[in-house]
Amino acid sequence: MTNDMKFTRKIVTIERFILEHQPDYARGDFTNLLYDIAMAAKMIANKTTRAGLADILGSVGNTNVQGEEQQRLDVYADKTIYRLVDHTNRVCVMASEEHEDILEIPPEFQKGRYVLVYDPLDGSSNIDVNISIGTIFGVFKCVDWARRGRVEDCLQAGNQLLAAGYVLYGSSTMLVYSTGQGVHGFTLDPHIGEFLLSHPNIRFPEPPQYYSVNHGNFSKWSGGTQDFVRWLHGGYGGDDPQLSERYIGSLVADFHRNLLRGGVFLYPGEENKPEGKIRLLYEAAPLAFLAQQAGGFASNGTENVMDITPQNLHQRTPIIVGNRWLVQKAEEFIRQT
Ligand code: AHM
Ligand code: MG
Repeated sequence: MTNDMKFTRKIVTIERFILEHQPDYARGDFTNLLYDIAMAAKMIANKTTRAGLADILGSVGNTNVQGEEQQRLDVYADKTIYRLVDHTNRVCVMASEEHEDILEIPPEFQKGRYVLVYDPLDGSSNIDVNISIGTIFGVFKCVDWARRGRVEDCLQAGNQLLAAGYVLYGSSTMLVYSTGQGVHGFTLDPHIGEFLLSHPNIRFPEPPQYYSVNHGNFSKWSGGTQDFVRWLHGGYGGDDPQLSERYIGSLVADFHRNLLRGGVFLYPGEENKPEGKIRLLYEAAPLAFLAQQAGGFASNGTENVMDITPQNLHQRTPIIVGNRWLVQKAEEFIRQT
């Protein structure tokens, strides 16, 4: 073998990686559920890159349970994930941002052991302006095996997640996930239709570079949050980290940038919206799980996001997520006010 061949990096497909890194407790169904999600990601990516084409772009004229207008791509992404998973006997129930109630498994199919929660297309206000969007997912174990899936199976805290991840539809499509053994990123090669391992063992780097927040809401935040944001960009001198601001309004994209470059994303509570905007079950908790696996942390300002048990499917939570010490500094500022 020539030196050139010896030192060429291995090419690892997501299928191979999932198979070789499956946890002992979860051979078979769990592994196949992750394949299904990767397949859904490919199908959604295929549509998002054609979003400018007439029949995909634009609203379907419905509003979802959050009172937001559904985009065609939201609907497509939502249905694709459900239709890939509902008949596989791998899950007992699902929950999606696009549906008020749980998504039951049709009675003709056997129920499986897992629960899939997902936001099929996050950042949907960015579709029409050709900006990155994403899918977020989390996998729990069913609480009660004896019954068909119920809402109780979905209402679990992030610390019960077996796996979580996201797909970023950006200048390339990436799938980033963790089963509790580090965070690994795969980039889709659109020509061969495979996700290839591109970012093994991702950790929040030091020093961090960015903070991401919607500054337009500054006047609605608590004093502690305002002080924290001033500290982030160097408003006090001293040990301020003097970070640059980058905010795109797609949670997956903002989180991903901070994961690769170091930084913190926050969507705080506001005067008339104390819970902020981000949903606990299928947005905040999966990203908190990934952050923790990458050496970071997620807080609601006073509490680890992973420790909050949702009371309902679409509950919102304030969130600060990123390099651990930055998030802990936010908690300090918030405690002081
Ligand atoms: P969505 O689920 O309706 O797409 O909303 C969630 C999105 C997040 O991706 C993003 O972080 C946030 O909303 C941006 O909100 P804002 O426009 O208020 O800054
Ligand atoms: Mg969303």
